[in-house]
Amino acid sequence: MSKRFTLSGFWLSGPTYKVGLMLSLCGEDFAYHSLNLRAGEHKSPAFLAKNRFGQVPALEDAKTGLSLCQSAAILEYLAAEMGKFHGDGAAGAARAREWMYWDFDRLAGPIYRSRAQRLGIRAYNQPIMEMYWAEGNAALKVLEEALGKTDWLAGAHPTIADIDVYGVAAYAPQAGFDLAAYPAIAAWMKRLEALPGFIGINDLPKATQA
Ligand SMILES: N[C@@H](CCC(=O)N[C@@H](CS)C(=O)NCC(=O)O)C(=O)O
Repeated sequence: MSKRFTLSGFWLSGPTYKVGLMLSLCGEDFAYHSLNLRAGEHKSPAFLAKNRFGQVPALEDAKTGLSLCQSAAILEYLAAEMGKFHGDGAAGAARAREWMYWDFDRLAGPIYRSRAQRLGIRAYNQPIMEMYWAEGNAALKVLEEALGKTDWLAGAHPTIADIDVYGVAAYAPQAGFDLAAYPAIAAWMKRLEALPGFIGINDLPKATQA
């Protein structure tokens, strides 16, 4: 049977993982199309028609005919469409959005880029790496303080804020950040990992499945 959603992405991509995690936590079986970024498949006219920014992920929804990009926007769309993880009312949705904007402003850059350096995908110089180290730890400290007060980031239940931020924090060890120094973050990650449908950062297929 054909599936409603097709996720196009890359197995090492955190933003791709966030969308796969959201679909899986929503109990939605989805088709997966893996792109070869080294071969530039994300800059092909066919892919640019799905994501005008030439980045992964892209999500196609066969029901609405929409093709969407930007992982946080996709999470918001899925929350609305599936009626899950949206937070309570306008206030809950706004709180969730605050965390998602903060994520890409403060947390994702230093963690994803430090990881890219360690994986040999990028070659930043020492001062840049030290800056990412300081910025990453400053952001993790903010997250640690928040999660010391509440189980979930935007209300009493898990929301797209948790899924979005988890999709960065889960890469912190690969990026060289020691989460043992952040016990509230570690406990929150375990809570999220216990949700039905959870998939880990290595669970997206490396090859095309769609
Ligand atoms: N803000 C975007 C970031 C997407 C992004 O940075 N994707 C990377 C892979 S992780 C990519 O496609 N890089 C290739 C490029 O920018 O040309 C999102 O959350 O979807």
